Amino acid sequence: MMRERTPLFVAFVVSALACAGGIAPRAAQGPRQPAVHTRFVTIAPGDPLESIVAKAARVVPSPNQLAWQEREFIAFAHFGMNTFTDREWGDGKEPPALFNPADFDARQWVQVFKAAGMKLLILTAKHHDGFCLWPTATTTHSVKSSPWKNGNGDVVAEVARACREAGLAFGVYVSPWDRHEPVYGESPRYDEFFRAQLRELLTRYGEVAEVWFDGANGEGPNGKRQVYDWPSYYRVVRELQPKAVIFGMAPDVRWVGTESGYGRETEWSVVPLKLRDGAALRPEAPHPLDDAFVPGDLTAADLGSREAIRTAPVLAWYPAETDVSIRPGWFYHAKQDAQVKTPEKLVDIYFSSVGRNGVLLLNVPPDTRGRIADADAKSLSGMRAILDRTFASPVAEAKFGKQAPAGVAAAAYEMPVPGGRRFDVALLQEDIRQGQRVEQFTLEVCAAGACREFARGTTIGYKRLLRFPEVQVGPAERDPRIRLTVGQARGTPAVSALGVYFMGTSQPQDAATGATR
Ligand code: FUL
Repeated sequence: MMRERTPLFVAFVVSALACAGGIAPRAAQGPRQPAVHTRFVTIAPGDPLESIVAKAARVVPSPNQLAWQEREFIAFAHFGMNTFTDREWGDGKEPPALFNPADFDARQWVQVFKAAGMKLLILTAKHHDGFCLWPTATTTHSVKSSPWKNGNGDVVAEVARACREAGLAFGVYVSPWDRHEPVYGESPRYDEFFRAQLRELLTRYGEVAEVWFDGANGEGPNGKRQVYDWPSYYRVVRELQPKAVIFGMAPDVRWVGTESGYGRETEWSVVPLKLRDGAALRPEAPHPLDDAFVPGDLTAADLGSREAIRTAPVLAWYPAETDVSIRPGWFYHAKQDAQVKTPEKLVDIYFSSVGRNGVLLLNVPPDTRGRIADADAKSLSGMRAILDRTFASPVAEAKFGKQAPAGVAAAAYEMPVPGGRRFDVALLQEDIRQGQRVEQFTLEVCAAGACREFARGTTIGYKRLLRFPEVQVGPAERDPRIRLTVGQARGTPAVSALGVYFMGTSQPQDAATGATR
């Protein structure tokens, strides 16, 4: 059903052909954007909504956050004492003698992850049980006291080396909550102990791209609750690994809010932050939020809408990482071998995480041999095959000029699509170096002056993927084109890419038109 277009929102049309040579689209009406980009903005009490929205549009990622976002799909490996006790949370009383992988092979892990398209691997160097996978000088509760390699092994070193050899980035999960360490709960003493562990991890193993700080915080053995000196932990990371992002209890990368693998349909990277009372923000510092950051609740359905930002004291670039395990548990359990997520489920998760402006952190836990189990490797390669089949042969793709025009409130982008083809997937990207601005968009297929909508959505951000019922372009259509119309934006939209693809499997649908879930 084609309908005549009423160009209600269209202030101008950006043609993919015109932009191929880098021609910037011309300006139309709308509020002028200040040119200054910033990592955060402060909101004064009484600021009108229009000014808050314009400020939000200027917030951009740091270079570290941008590099992290571009990795898109990354691996988590939960491996440690729990692998051998068949538990999810150890209590710290496990004898190191239990840690003894029979056939440890970090290269095999990395080979599986690389083939799946993952770009970074985060290893649980220490989980809540306190057992260290590296021969630390801070405690005897480590691989050094285990029978593995007669106490001469170093899991962190082997995994870091395997990553380096294969060109994957490397990251560490270090649990602040430590159920083994006797000084846990004696706050300054434990802070010193934890910083010493961080120093070892961040100086011995080459470049570390992500440090993962979990929020779990239980009672210490002495019954006292540990009060973590977070800013002092950040300082160690900033000094020793200046290119790393810190996840979780830190201001670089936020938890998406669930462990299901599904981000929000409307996922903003610019969100309100709470600040410690009286703490100063230092705009000129490389990490201006570190001393003032207070972890907040990230589970709300709406974190970044106009409603959510209107009462915020500070808005910052704080993007979502979507963590999920390929199995029911985070650690390997033989009894879950038949519950490994299928390739189709993993593809659905990919569309709902990477495809919703997040980075997908997929946990694939090595088994008691110290290898990735066959079932997991098979599912991952099945997922890769579906994604490659879909994205390696685009039906149509276009890149748009990097420079956003000043003063455009709504815009449309077009690209030609070949006749006689069908598609059921769309990809959209904003140039987030200029901010995240799109609040509502529609996609149409147009030919001979008539257009028909096939999908719509809200936010785009770094990447948005949509699935919808198959769209056919007739072989005899005259000048068929795909049109993306940005109906509402926080100022000037800067869409950088648009593509349509054919997946052809019966997948769940994401686009509001024809949505089935
Ligand atoms: C949680 C931990 O308690 C789990 O064991 C797991 O490591 C997960 C990724 O983070 O908070």
